[in-house]
Amino acid sequence: MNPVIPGMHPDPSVCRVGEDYYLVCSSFEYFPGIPVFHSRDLVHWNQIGNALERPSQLHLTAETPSSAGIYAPTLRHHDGRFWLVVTSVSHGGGNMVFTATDPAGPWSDPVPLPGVAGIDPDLAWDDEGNCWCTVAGVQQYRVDPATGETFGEPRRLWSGTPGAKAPEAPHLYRIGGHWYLLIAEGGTERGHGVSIARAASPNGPFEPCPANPILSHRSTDERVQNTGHADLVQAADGAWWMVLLGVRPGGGTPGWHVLGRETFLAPVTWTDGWPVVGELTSGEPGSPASERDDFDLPELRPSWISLRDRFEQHCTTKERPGRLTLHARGSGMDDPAVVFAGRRQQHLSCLVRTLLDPAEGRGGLAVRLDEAHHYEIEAAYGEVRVLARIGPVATVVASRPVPEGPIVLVVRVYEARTLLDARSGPDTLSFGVEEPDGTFTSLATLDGKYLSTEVAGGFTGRVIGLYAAAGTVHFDWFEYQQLN
Ligand code: 6LW
Repeated sequence: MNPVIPGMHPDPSVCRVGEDYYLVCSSFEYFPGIPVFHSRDLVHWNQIGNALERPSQLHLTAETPSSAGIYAPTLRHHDGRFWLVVTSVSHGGGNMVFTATDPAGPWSDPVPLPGVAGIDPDLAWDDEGNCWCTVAGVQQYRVDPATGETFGEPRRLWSGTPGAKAPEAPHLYRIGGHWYLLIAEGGTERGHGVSIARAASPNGPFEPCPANPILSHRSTDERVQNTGHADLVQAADGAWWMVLLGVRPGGGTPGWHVLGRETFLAPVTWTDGWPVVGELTSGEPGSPASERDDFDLPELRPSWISLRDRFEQHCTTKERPGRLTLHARGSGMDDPAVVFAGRRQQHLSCLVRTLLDPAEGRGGLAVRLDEAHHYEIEAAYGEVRVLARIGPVATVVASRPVPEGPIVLVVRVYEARTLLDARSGPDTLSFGVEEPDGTFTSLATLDGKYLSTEVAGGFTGRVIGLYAAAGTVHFDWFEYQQLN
């Protein structure tokens, strides 16, 4: 069932070692960066870590805007090591290489590639031992990935289909007697697609596939849209597969997607030496996902992500074992420095609950697209409020006095299955509290379209999590449940 990795997991890159597959995605302003997944069947993926988990590997500050940070990795296995090349679009960024012997980590500190200009770097090695770094545009450099040195001038390889914008996300492969150059083009929105060209040498000249784009859902009524930014992998049984990003827009027109760009899988066959992409079956993963965290481990699980950094003095499970303690820095979800720990919203309908103790501060449960697009419910001693920020407008939507003491805050997200009119949003979000007898009291229900990529802009999707806006807040547990 697709998406194979739901929620904000764009720009997938995959490699196989024996029977094991590994996959990485972009992570933007979130820390730790570059989630790493493992699978034995390409369908079920388990997150085994994050490649960039130390400040020496990923240094993002309050000046790093949302949808900046870390873009479009390539993951390869070569010479007994895993190689990861990424672009940081933040200050002092650029392209850089990380290596590991175990993809679960630890990964090395970065080796910068100062001579390589352009996003979406790829690494490929030829039989003479040359390493080729190919970037959007499409341009190619000969590099030494161990030292970061670049040799000679960049070479222009291909600019994709004439008239199509943004030839990017290149991946270069030697398959049989040819070198194949796979790219995305048309932009990462509704026009997105995948095209391919081939040559006898890694440096071209490249001949485009007559059937390009080999994959695109542009101007179709397919459930999954924006398909592109792909990577190819040959399975242990010899079959070929493609991982790619796609979105699931909902609501009326023009359609809003809220989970970000997700990772999909499609079968690939070969005809006349060209790949033919099979059907992208869709539907949410069968067994409803449900996760509860009691914060009883010294470290947060790898699916927890924070904004720009995570320091133990602000965010820790060690201060009170069995609790996540957040010490506020920044005034709330509008503040790029806010102390936040969350997980990607991965399902179109879901229920999220948390038990917190606001005795020493103020904080709560937020659904975040970026600093300027978020809804949250927060508790301070004696009061609960629902807040909404949509672009430049911020407001308190509802408030209610509550008894002193720990409180369960709840958000219920429901995919809109019937549309009221052409403008109907993709989902609704109800924020409320759980009463001592377990019943839910809603304080406010809000239209989800304002927390969509089409409204907020950028490359990310929703993240749901916990934050402190003042003082210290202790969270006893956090529960995320897919709703059908
Ligand atoms: C990425 C580009 C893209 O660098 O989006 O979908 C950009 N493609 O290739 C950010 O993820």
